[in-house]
Amino acid sequence: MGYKVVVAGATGNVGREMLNILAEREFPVDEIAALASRKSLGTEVSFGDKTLKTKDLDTFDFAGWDIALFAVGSEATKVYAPKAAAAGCVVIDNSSLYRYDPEIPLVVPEVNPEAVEQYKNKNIIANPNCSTAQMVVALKPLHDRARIKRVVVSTYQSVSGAGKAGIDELWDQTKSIYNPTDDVAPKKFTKQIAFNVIPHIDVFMDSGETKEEWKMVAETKKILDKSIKVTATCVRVPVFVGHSEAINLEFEDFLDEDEARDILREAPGIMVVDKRENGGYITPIECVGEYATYISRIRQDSTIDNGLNLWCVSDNLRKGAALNAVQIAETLGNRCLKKG
Ligand code: 2RA
Repeated sequence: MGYKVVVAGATGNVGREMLNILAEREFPVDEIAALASRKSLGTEVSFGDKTLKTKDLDTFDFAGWDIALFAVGSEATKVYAPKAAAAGCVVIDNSSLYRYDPEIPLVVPEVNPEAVEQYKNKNIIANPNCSTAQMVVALKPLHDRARIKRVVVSTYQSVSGAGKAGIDELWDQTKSIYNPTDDVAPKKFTKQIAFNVIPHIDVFMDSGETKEEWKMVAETKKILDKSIKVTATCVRVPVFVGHSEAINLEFEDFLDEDEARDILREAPGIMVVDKRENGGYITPIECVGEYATYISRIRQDSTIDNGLNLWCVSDNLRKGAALNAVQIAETLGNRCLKKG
């Protein structure tokens, strides 16, 4: 006995990864439906060794379905998630639409698994922003040991965070630089991402932060601990997949770097790659397709009493989105959602 599972947004990068990961982890699926917008109707997507033809999200009847993983963006989520929830299907939504609703749990299973039990409020669970998910996985075991007071994080976010358009832009710009052809007018873009970095993700807010930076602050407080002070600088880098983060921590109590390394080595979802030698650290290219949140460059920050620096890398399409959503479904099943 398993669940009847829907993946909405099945033709997008995250939707495809949701299907891949449901199959890889052998999530107990009795029946699966892949949904897409009308323009992608009938597109074939893989589910393990099976091929699914996408159905129309607009006309789909969610009645009788148990769990719906949504990766359709906030606009479409606003229309279809309430329909699915009202039909009795538990929605796990990857958009930012519901993350800040106090009645809707925002969950990273390695950090706050118990929060899934609040799904009953609106039959919806929110998946965090990709840059938040990997960071709170790294922070949780250290916070439990030495209480984090402040986080200063700089991110190096891959272009796949901006979807297919982000990937295409890097690819096209790189080609046009390496192989300029007269008949292809360079596309107009605000800033070049190829061989460059851009300190701007999402929109600017009155505070001078970008919305991406604000999300990291708000979501860390909701998922882990509202007393933690967080300040972020989120930067787009010319990498296709894999977000990296340089994280500086200040604790209430002193935490030795070796003890921190041992704690992280034992923590769920984490792989420590940390040797003070050439290649003794993780880079984004090496995290692609993996489940782990990788931690390297663990070292004391001697400029403050109880400081620590670390480097955190993870596949933003997996732990940053699709894997976390499937893990929420697993946690839901293990804790409170009866099969069949
Ligand atoms: C980005 N975190 O990287 C945002 C949305 N996925 O663009």
